[in-house]
Amino acid sequence: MKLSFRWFGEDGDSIKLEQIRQIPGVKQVVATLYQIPAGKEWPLDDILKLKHKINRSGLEMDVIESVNVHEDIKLGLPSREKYIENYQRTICHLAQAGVKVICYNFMPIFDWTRTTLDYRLPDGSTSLAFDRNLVEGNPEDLIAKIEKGSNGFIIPGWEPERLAKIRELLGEYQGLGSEDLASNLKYFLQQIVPICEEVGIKMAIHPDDPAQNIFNLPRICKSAEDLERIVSMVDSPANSLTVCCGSLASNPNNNVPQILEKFVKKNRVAFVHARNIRFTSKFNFYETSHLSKDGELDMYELMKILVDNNFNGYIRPDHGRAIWDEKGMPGYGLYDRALAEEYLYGLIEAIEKSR
Ligand code: DNO
Repeated sequence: MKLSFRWFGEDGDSIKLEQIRQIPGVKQVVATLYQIPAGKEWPLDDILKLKHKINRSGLEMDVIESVNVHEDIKLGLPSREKYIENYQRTICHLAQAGVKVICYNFMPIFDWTRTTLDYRLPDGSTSLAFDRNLVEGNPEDLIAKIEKGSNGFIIPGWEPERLAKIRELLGEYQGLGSEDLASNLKYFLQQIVPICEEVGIKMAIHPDDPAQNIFNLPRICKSAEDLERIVSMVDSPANSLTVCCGSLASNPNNNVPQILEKFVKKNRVAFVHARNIRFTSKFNFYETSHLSKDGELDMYELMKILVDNNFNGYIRPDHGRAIWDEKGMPGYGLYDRALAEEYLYGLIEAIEKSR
């Protein structure tokens, strides 16, 4: 299992590669070309420049998160063909640069959604939180709130060019049900998975975050049944999953250890996101430190499933709290995620040595 750390690039992140290099046990950077809008082809040169920069810092770039999927593909519009071709070319370019896993999602319009970016915890740190009541009304109120709380960073999935078209997009999704969205995902996978197989890349779909419906939009990746349906749409290890433990845990009906174990055993997990949450009521929650005692998930149990099944994919801590006065991108500061890496490393070492 390879420990990794997400990085948004020199222009998109407050963290430097030199700092990531000093986190013991971490060799892999989960990278992206943040400035390229969904639907555009990623030029080989830009990918290679990014890779070389990462390599020069003594790190590796096996995982990309995310290559975002254009809304027309999710909507199944005729214009999806050109965006799928661009995606196919991007896959080939990434493979040429040695990339092994592409994380993506198929959530309509919004990527991960939180309603507060600075929820205060008893120890004075802040974290991201979710309140169901705020994802039922008008999304524009929430967008304004998120933009205000972003510390000047562009939050992944909340890119201005996407948000500028919000009304139009909400209109386009009117009448698109979850079965339509699922068949559009299947169509997309059928076009790209054979190419991934050829070039040795695994697609790893990220679950809906939170694993609940928001703003009346269809969501099709939020339960064990959904994941089962997705992996069987194209039955190939190139059609794999990102098991984001915190996202799946946000639906109290999901049994996260069971889901993880099931798909690891089937060899359909390429990437794992470790994160912990605490419920404040049935569907509302805030994010905590990664420790088992702080949240709903038992990290030891999750790591044990991975170690016992010889999981040889990639794992990264997910969102961290803002601690020690750091002013970073909400959820993506250095300190708490570095603490999480060491916690995961410690759990893995202990489990391996006690076998
Ligand atoms: C949030 C992330 C997501 C994830 C995408 C994958 O912090 O986990 O933005 O990267 O959904 O496409």
